[in-house]
Amino acid sequence: MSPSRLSSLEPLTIDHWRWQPFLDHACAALEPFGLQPYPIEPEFLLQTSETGSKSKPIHVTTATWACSSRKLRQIRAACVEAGSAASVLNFVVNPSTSYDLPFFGADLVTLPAGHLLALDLQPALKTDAQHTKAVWERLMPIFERWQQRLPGGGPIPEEAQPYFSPGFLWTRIPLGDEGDALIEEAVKPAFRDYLELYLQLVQEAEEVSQERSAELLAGQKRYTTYRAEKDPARGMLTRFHGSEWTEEYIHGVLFDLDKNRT
Ligand code: DBV
Repeated sequence: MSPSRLSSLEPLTIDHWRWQPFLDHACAALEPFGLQPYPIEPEFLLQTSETGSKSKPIHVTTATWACSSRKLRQIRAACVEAGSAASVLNFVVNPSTSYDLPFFGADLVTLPAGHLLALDLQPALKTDAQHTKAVWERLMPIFERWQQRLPGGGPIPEEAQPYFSPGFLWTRIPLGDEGDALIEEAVKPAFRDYLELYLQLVQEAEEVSQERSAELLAGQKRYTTYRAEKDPARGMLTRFHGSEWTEEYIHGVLFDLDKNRT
């Protein structure tokens, strides 16, 4: 890890971080899209702290890789490496509201109790067929292929229903060699397939009318507000970096639509 990060688009490498190959793959896949750095305050580009006990401290690194492109308003990876306490890659692509595109979302989380893995192309307007039909038709075969290989993740909150697609891939996997093999043989190719489909949709997307863009913006705001309010990482990030830093990170960086596009 370099001692500081100067730009959000600078390659991000975190020592011993389980999800590094996933981020590397995503960065390489996005490269042809003409990426610009996305403005992020230095304290959110890279933050470190200590957790665990006084006698057995665990070093924590939280870092952000981010950029934008013509069709994608914000692409950002929230990366947490905290040894045995946690290892996380939360990766979200927020499309420009000038294109009828879903969000790309990946939540790859390793905690002492096991891995918690979520992948989806999430709708801004779930009940609008114009927004969802073509995406879901292409997503479902990919979902089915990988879902068969993975254990179910269990129930998710009812209130989250409007924000994920029928292709929401959601699994819990135990720690250890078998879990590692499953991540390598199913989660990694699923991540690649979901991202590849997403980037095809981005390539094909054409500009929409201003009226349509306003509808998409309203849908994106509902989604973003929900994600910020219910962020399951709030507790962990607060333990690691304090409440003030965490709230500013969640509202000002991770789910910043309200702040930047009012
Ligand atoms: N999740 C985030 C961000 C994270 C992050 C920005 C920076 O949105 C990590 C990090 N997710 C994270 C952590 C946990 C989860 C859990 C640390 C574990 C929390 C804990 O157990 O302490 C998918 N992620 C989860 C859960 C779900 C998701 C369903 C379990 C929540 C729970 O059990 O309470 N991601 C979540 C979700 C959507 C998504 C619901 C779609 C709407 O994209």
